Amino acid sequence: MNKQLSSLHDTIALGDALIDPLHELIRSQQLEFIMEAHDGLSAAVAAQAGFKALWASGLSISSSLGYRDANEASWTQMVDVVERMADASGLPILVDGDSGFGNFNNARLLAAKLHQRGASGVCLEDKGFPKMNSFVGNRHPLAEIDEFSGRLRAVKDSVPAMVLVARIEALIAGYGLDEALTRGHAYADAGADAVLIHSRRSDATEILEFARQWAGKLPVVIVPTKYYQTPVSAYREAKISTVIWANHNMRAATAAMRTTCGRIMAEESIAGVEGEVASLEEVFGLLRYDELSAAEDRYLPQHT
Ligand code: SPV
Ligand code: MG
Repeated sequence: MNKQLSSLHDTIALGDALIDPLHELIRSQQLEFIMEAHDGLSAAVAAQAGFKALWASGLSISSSLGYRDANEASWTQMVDVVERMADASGLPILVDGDSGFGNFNNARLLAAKLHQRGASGVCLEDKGFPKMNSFVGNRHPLAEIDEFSGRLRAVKDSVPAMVLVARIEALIAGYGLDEALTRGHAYADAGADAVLIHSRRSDATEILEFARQWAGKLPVVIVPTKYYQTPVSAYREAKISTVIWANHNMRAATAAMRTTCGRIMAEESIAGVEGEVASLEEVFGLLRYDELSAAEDRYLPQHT
């Protein structure tokens, strides 16, 4: 039995409630890390590396499908990819739900379908549909607080088992800490399990100041893509809950594919790259061909 697959729906019974491991991770007292994946294979690689949970990144999934991170991929395409990630890794997945693909109704439908297909949590950002990636341009209109809070409440009411992370885009949209804090408190009141405070500055000053003023009201999640030089000790000190490494499988794959394609093109041969690409055995191992072979022994007629 595939150990990872057997933990696909791992839950801890607590009275009537079922607590997903992602709830434990977000609430844990120590700093936790969630790794980006964007398909079944990258999810399996992250699981093998030892990550306890995955981030189904909108940017990375869009990119791998050849779309821009501006809600060009449909919500059902996202759900399909998340299902492949869940099955291939057995890990809890926090899904980047963008702004929920519409109003409260679209958001709760998205969350319910994600849950059915194996996701453990969804992160919704306080923007409209279509959204634009937070690192692109300066047009990031924020949703009204009341309306976005309704989206959060609808998700919490219809899928209480899902971890609900409310992502605050105020700093991305050019507002200050006060706006970010006001929004965070409103989203906590609406039932969010954690807040994600996003920033595109190259230093962590505003994130750390947010954490200080937030004072632990709910767990704080961060995405240090742009302030990558800050050591994680600063986050531990600031009592940040979870760090999302949000796009490095996608970017690593892009760089590796570019190098490999360039060499094969130039050399008119695959001999030079053979020692640099993953072996087929490694790929077969990641996708558990051994399990299939054992199943064949059990279920196929044996011919001697
Ligand atoms: C994503 O990974 O899609 C995110 C994080 O939302 S970011 O691209 O940093 O906005
Ligand atoms: Mg995103």
